[in-house]
Amino acid sequence: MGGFLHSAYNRPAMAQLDYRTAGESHGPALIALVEGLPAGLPIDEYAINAALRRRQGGYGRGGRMAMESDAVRVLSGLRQGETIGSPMALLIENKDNRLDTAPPITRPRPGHADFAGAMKWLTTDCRNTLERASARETAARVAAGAVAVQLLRAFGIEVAGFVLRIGPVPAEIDSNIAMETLRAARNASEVYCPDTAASEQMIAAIRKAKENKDTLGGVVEVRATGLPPGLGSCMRWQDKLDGRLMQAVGSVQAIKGVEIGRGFASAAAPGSAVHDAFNPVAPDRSGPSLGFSRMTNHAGGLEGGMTNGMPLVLRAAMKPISTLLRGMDSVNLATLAAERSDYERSDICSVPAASVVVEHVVAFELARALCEKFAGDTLGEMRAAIEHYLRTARALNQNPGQASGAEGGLG
Ligand code: EPS
Repeated sequence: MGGFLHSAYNRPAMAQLDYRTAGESHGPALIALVEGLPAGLPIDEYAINAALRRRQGGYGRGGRMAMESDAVRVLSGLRQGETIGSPMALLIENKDNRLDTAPPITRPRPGHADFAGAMKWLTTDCRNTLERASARETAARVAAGAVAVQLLRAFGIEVAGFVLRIGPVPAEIDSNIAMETLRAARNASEVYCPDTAASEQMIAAIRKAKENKDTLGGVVEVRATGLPPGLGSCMRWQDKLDGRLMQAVGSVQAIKGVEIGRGFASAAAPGSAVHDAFNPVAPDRSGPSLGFSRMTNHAGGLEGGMTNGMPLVLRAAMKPISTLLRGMDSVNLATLAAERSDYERSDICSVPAASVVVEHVVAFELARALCEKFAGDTLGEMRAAIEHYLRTARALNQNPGQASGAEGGLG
């Protein structure tokens, strides 16, 4: 899924949609390099910056976010506001740029990458590891994802992330709520939770955690609508979209669980209560889902690793932040003495920020899958490909004898 297939001459194939990030938490800047975008996509830099600002916010953030004001500088890939098919380099400056003078960290925080990284890179100073493991890196992922959001939107696909739980406080969100209503309610909440009553309790829970010098985790949910069927594939395990989404989301800092649709709860129910019966009402075939709706959406929009035309529903569990003001029992790697873990300025809860990050990594995976199925050097070619696909799919049941819709004049 890295997007680099090698030919017989070991030459990388043409770029598929992909991105990389670079940058240390207290280095000069973060970078996202996005490759494989079609030419002709208008890019709104304000929209990228709005996503970055949303990631920085949310009740429960600490001192670092008050210091930074994340905004992107587009260094390449655009001409007159449109993509030209070249790699797009995005730069976000760090205001807290002091990597060379930042003190060593020798008392690892349980739960952070500190200890595992120190052992991996054979050092008693966890600084190098934490600089890259830090959730600061997610600013670059959001910038790349915000470009993907704009590509998806050009095809009528909308993605929204929000907070579903903080610590002990769950939220109730109607599964059929319209995307616009969901976004408006989320944006009105200091914890990015569309359930107003739950939001207040979540804020109270974060305040209490702060008093206790503790931290809180939670659950975020992402929904995506307007997806055509057939993104991803069941033909190679690497191409299954559920697995790819899980990898992308599971790699986000502090995420310890990912579920799609009913997820873990589906293990406890019989098949008849889990699988999504087809809606017997005559479908409206005009939209991208081709009108094949289901009575329920426990599968979360994916069957066999492919989109099925229903909205994508994905949840991720975030553990509480591992930098605790009260510290935890640790060991000084330099002396082997038992000591409390290091404390540096920290957030109490960054689940709201994680909802923004997960939204954007999901958007990138969806955009990647869209570009695979409807490949084209230009946005116009992608549009023609998707229109051909939808036209062919709509004509399928007008040719009942047809064994395969691959070609054969169905379009
Ligand atoms: C983080 C520690 C804190 C957080 C940081 C993640 O940074 P600092 O050590 O500079 O105070 O603020 O998150 C971000 C900087 C961010 O942009 O989300 C960590 O150790 O993971």
